[in-house]
Amino acid sequence: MRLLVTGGAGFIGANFVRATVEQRPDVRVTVLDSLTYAGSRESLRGVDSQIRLVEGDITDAELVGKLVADADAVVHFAAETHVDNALADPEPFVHSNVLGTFTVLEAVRHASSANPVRLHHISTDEVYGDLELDDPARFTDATPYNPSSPYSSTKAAADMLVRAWGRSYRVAATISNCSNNYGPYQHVEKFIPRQITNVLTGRRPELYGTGANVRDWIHVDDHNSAVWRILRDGTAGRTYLIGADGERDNLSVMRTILRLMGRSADDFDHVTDRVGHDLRYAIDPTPLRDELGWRPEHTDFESGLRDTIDWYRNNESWWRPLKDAVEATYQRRRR
Ligand code: NAD
Ligand code: TDX
Repeated sequence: MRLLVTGGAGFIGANFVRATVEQRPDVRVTVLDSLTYAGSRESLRGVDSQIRLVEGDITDAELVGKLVADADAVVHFAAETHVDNALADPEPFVHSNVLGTFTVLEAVRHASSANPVRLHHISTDEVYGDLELDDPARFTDATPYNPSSPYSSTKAAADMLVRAWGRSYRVAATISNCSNNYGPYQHVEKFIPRQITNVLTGRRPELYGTGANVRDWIHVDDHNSAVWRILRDGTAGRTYLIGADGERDNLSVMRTILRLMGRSADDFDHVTDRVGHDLRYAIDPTPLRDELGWRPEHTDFESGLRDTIDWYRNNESWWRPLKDAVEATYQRRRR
């Protein structure tokens, strides 16, 4: 199989490419990534000789057209992904997430007239908005879209384009909406790696508001095994929700990180809350389990978190060059 992976130098994409190279020698991987602040060749170190990395933008229709015409399947991870960045400057989110997905869809549509190209579009549970803390409901593929942030609204727009291209042009596409990922190679702007690297650099971890907000955590390898399952066995036109029953409030995640790193439970600061901060996300992954037989492997969150902390301890050269700039941006925005 010739597989094009957009955003393959980012957090989830790089883990996906690594797992694919290790586990599926019959797959020939091409990565298309514009290497924004969030993408890095370093994340593909060790597998770089086994893949082709093309540095380019997913809105470059000519380039995307050529690469898609040379592929049997496309997994589309590339996006701007950080909610705090979207609040500060939404334009790159509209560019990459909406125009970028449109460009990928057009390329798949045109290439498919000669040779069918299968598309899997990676999306997020944030398109559904948020749930109350005491609501027994979880998100399903029937939950109405209700995005809150500039980030989630651009992801929702992209999902709508994928659905429309499926129906109008018979583009053979599936969509997955996954919950919050954690694991190696995650940018230090995101919650878990930010707190781990704050401790490692002698900074105080920062919790937004009270920390009552709930996220449904999944290990990145489990997200990616689900993506492979959908790519192989999913039905074109369908949306699959990916989650691993990992609901936890931010305060308890913070306390677990502190305990695993040998700090006291109150060794962090409460800081100004995120504007419009979604309260709770929760995924019902039943169809993925029952119809496609997928199961997560990393079901022990604390053990996954311990491995992730070890990874950041052992790979300082990967994150150290990013850290000061990220923290300077956070401090500047707070003023
Ligand atoms: P990331 O920010 O770590 O990586 C994004 C990658 O996309 C980077 O390598 C970046 O260089 C590349 N990129 C961005 N704009 C591009 C453009 N215009 N052209 C080419 N490349 C571009 O993101 P991530 O956390 O790995 O997320 C990957 C995907 O998964 C995104 O679509 C995101 O919405 C989705 N997702 C993420 C999570 C999560 O918890 N991180 C959860 C659910 C869904
Ligand atoms: O320093 C922090 N302190 C804090 O309390 C940061 C960076 C975050 N938080 C809170 C905000 C959220 O409730 O932690 C939670 C997780 O924050 P993020 O890592 O920014 O993730 P989130 O906003 O939940 O979005 C993530 O999951 C869904 C990804 O960034 C998205 O790309 C994905 O779609």
